Order: sequence, then C-alpha cells, then structure tokens
Amino acid sequence: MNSNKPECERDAETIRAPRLIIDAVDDHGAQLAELRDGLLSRPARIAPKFFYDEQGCALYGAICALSEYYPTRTEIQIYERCRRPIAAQLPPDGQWIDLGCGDGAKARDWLGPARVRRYIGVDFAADWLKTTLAVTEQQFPGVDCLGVVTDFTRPFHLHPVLNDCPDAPPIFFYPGSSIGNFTPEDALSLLRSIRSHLDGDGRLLIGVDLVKDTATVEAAYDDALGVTAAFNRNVLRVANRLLDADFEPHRFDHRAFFNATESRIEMHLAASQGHDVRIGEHRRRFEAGETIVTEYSYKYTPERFCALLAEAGYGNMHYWTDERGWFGVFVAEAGGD
Ligand code: AVJ
Repeated sequence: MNSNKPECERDAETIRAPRLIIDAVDDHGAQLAELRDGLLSRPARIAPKFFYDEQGCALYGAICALSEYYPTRTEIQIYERCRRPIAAQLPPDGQWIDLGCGDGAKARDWLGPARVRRYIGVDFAADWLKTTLAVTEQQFPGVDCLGVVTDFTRPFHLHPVLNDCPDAPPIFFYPGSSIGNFTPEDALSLLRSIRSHLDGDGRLLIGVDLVKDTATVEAAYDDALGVTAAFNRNVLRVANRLLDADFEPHRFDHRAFFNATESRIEMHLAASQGHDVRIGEHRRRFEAGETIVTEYSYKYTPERFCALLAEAGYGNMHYWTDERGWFGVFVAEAGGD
C-alpha cells in the first residue's frame, strides 16, 4: 500500500489511467449567450476562443506553416537554441503546469531538460487533454501526469492540486503568445492569478510576440494564400452551428491591420454589402463595411512586457529572443511583495 504517499511518489504502474480533475467547466448555455450577445452588440464582436472548432484548429495548424506567420517557428527556434540557459533558470524536480496545453508537444520538449517530476495539463477541452496525457505518460513513464479541465482565463486556484506535491516547485508554462489575446488589463489579472501560486523556487515561463515593423506583422495576419482569411471566416460557420444563425461567410471580407496606438493586430470581418443576418431568434442588419471584431493580438516590447510582469508581482526577469528580435521568451519568479 502506498496510498498515503503523495500522488507523485506512487509507483508508476498504479497511476496508468490518465487522471482528470474537472474544475469549473463553463456551462454551454453561458458560452452561447456570450457568442450571441457579442454578435448583437454594436460594434459586433466574437471572442477568439470560438475560432477553434475542428476546422478552425486545422486552419490554425496551416497558418503556423505559412511563410508569413513567423511567431510559432520563431518561438520554437528560441527554445531549441536556448534550451539549456532557459532550463538553468528553472528549478529541477518541479511540477510543470502547461496552460492551454493543446497537444502538449511544446511542453514535452522540456520535461527531460527541466527534469520535471510532474506534468499538469490545463485546458478547457477535456478530449484534447485525455489524448495529451496519454501521449505524455507513454513517452515519460517516470513523470506523474495529471489533467485539469478549467477556464484559466478567469481567476483560478490550482493550490490544492499543487499541494499534492508540496516540495515540487511549480513552473507555469504559457507559450505561443496566447497572452496577446488579452487586453493588457486582462493579461495583468491572468499574470497575477499565476503569481498567486508562486513563491521561492516557482517560475513562470512565457512566450510573447514582440513589436516589429508593421509590414511583417500585418503579412503574418493577412497571408497571400488567404489561409488566415479562411480561419477568420470559419468563425461564422461556428456561429451558424452554435446559434442556429445564417451568416454567409463569403459576404464578409477578412481585414487585419496593426493598430499602433493600442500596439495590437486587429482582425475583423467586414460586410461587403449591406444585408440582414438571422441569429437564432434575432435578426441583425450589417451595413456595407460594418465589421465584426474577431481578434486582438497584442504585441509588446521586452521593456513593456517586463513592466507588466513587475506590475503583476514578479521579479528577477530573464529574457531570450531570436536574432531579429521578433519573439520574446521570459522567465520570472515571485517578486518581493
Ligand atoms: C494563437 C493567439 C497566438 O494571435 O497570432 C493566428 C492566433 N490569429 N493568426 C495569434 C492567430 C490569426 C494567434 N494566437
């Protein structure tokens, strides 16, 4: 019997089945209401999380392979080139918290170099999570794997889960510049929420897309093949399915531009002519040129991102970038409070 040992010290054989903790799963009704209310408000908006149905995920995969879309490959290149110095800033024998883990591929590259003891995938898609845990467990039989289904974009508390292994310091991993989808104000609360789990050896490892020349960043969101345009329009199919609406994607044009004042890429869908759309029991007119905001993707300078980290209560920041300075990887710890 080893059941009174912490989970992470039990024999590997006894923890074969992927363990999932269902925390706060957003109820479907609330999601639908959010989508509908956004489409009925003026200006209309759709949150970027609605992009990622099966087809949306496939299109995002295609975006990452585009020559214009630099963030994914630039971040991976930084990790590949700087794996050792980055790992040297992370405590060994820690718990790796993979926020929005998706397929978990980026995190798995760290489990060996960072000598991770426990892997905790966090995502709101339970199906993804099961597969990711199974793959990770198989590849790393010595690492205790656990999944938490929760919406970490709202204040979250993983303290009880982390306390299973009180002497394994947490490393929060938030790659992919997903932080860019938050307004700076919301980014601050997410960073604070992560910070509330850190003390001593705990760390945050985060990837952030940086400010650069406008032509480069605009091309990344308006590629020549029109893949990003398809990704953007696909959200209307998602709305049709979820809300029983009758958007015709071809009646909307993809727009993507850098708003320098706000330091963000804005993606919109602009009605090419005036027309009416049914949205469930509602009807809404879109005038010619009227837009639906579908995504903001904020770009930071290293200084501004470090300032945001400091404001969220972090200290001792380390930063790595590529030779063009296009993407930033930051490690931070809890600052003196
Ligand atoms: C997944 C939020 C990092 O903002 O670059 C890519 C999503 N949108 N092309 C980004 C996206 C259009 C992407 N993030």
